[in-house]
Amino acid sequence: MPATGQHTYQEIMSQPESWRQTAEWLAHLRPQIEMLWQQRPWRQVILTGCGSPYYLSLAAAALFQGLSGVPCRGAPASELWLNPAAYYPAQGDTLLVAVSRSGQTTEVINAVRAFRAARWGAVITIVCEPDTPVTSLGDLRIELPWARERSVAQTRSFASMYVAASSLAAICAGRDDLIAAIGRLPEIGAHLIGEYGARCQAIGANLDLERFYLLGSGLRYGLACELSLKMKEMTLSHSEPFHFLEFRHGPKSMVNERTLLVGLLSSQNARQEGLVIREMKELGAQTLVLAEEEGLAPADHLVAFGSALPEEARGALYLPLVQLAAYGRSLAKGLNPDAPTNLDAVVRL
Ligand code: F1P
Repeated sequence: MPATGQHTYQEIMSQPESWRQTAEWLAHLRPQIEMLWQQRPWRQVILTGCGSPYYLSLAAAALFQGLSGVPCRGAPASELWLNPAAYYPAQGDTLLVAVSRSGQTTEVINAVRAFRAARWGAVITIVCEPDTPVTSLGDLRIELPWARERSVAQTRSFASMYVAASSLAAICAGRDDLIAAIGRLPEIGAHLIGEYGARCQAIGANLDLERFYLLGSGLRYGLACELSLKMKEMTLSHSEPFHFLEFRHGPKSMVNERTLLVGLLSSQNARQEGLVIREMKELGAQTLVLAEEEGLAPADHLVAFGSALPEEARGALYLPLVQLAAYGRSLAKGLNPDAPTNLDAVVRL
């Protein structure tokens, strides 16, 4: 293990074990989660956070609504705090899920405090650090201390908090099949890291590449946002996320031979998504495709999950290999992935 970036590396590589502990902890909390969920008919669920946890909120909201049928959305904590009228109906009955690795980010604290003061509903907190200000505001408190990190950029913590949010959604929806599937993620994730990890680091380390586009639809859009943020934070590279078919509507102008297009492919819409990848490859992009199986899209580089898990349970599998690509690029550029430029671990206003 190289000395520079050792925390990031260790955190990425150890995440399957952290997912396992997270899935087990959520199974343990199931009775409390069910009690809160059944307390009243929730009008809406809002998931919130800042930075990575905001992107987590986008992904988990898409999943939560798909599973529960209750309207769900992800919002930045700063917006809930500063523009609450845009988010809360007058009558309350909102379930707010506040996500924060540190549990100390000012906007999250302020958003949840305002929510409680206005009696808009109930609060679930998901954090990694113990005994935090955010936790103290939760009606139901989910703490994942095994996912804590020394690095600034979130990798293991993000994936573990996403596994927690996915389990939460599966429990609320009464989807025992998905709860069981989430329990299989650690074994499959560890296998994929072993099989593809070194290759993905090498892809990122290719300094002939200069621009990165991450495409994902449905819950994968939030994951694409997060992975694009990893490319920015760790590697100071031009990187942007898009919904798959949106990429045709303007952004494709940016494609050239120095572009890496990363496709977080679904099974449900693989045909349409594969056509976007094909078109960009014809325009000169290199392509990295992460998909359940091979043959769905023209891939210069392919990560095939072969998980046999239901689509809704697969989200975490998209994360570690692109995190490793960012890590490999960071080192190749002579940067320190543990300490991204201009960033602090916690933003306090
Ligand atoms: C979120 C956050 C970002 C920050 C950095 C690490 O913190 O602090 O705002 O810029 O990328 O993550 P948290 O609320 O999850 O602790």
